[in-house]
Amino acid sequence: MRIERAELRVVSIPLIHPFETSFGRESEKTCLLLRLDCEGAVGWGECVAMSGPWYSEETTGTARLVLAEHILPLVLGRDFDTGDDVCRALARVRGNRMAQAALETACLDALARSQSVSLAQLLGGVRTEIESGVSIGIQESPEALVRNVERELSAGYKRIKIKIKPGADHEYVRAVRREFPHVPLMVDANSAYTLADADRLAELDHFALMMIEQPLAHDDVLDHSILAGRIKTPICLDESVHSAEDARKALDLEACRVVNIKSGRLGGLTESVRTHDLCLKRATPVWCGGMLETNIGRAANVALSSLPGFTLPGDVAASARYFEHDVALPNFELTLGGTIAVPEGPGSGVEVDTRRLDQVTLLREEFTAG
Ligand code: OSB
Ligand code: MG
Repeated sequence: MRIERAELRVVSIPLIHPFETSFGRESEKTCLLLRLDCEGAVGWGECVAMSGPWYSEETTGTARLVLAEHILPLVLGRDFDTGDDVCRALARVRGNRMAQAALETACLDALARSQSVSLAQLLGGVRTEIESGVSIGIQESPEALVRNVERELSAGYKRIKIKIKPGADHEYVRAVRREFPHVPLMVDANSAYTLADADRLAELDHFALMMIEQPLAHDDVLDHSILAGRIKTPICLDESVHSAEDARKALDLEACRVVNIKSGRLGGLTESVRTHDLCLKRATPVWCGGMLETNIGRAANVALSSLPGFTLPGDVAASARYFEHDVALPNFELTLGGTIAVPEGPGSGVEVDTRRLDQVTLLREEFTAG
């Protein structure tokens, strides 16, 4: 399957609820969307880099530049039959994993469509539905958080993740636990603490949390392994795992007992599957993280979550939590059982709504081979 043409768009879509983490607050989703035309098959990929370098080094701007000047010239006019082929073509590219992932995901979507299989099937998925959890941003008060949790539980979500930071941690977690003693609950610090906070983090052990996600620095594994010896709550790594090799080293160091898999952070779906396979072999549960994706990225997350090692509910929630009008349809909906159905049709299972896409596009560029 030859990549004949690429179209890159910068889009900005208002979020229904602003999302606050320890690194800042987002009211709009700004991202890059990539369309590939491959001998009659079309594939889409979403680049999850944020508007600024807050979650990772990459931004919408750096990803646009790297795709336009370095990645697309490596692949335009070339033939691909598997995700491994795409990885080989990009082997010279260091870092810039979210940009790489957008390209690879679009290739796999086009490949799946050309073979009339679902993206989930192409990746080796086995589930027809995935368990869905929610990630709730930092709220203005513990009471506001409790109201939020209540709403999500009555919508049917089975697992709640709350964002924490120093000054917005114990009080918030305690308030939620008091109201909901048995709900599967976890916290995500997005690197807001250091080892000096170990005693304070150990106090979270009283709240029977499923795990604490990325308490320490975004580029650390060693301190996480030291912290793991000082707290009982299992540690899950997000920011500091960029490859299956990183996951292996983290597990060897006992820096975590759970891994959050995000295809953008790992450079694509193929590396995500490799990371999943490694964790499965080492009896380490994984779950699929989220980056407030549009339905294009959400569809890829749903497909990935259908693999057998995704045994914990992820941050892949229904579309209605994020945008009034998404750029691709149909929306993902929560079933009565708190799950999301894995699309069975060819490719990712969503189709881009071109009129809506045009409304939210800030910039559009086209690339062809040669
Ligand atoms: O750390 O998991 C994270 C969103 C943006 C950046 C980082 C993270 C998140 C989320 C949101 O937690 C998950 C979602 O898409 O709902
Ligand atoms: Mg996280």
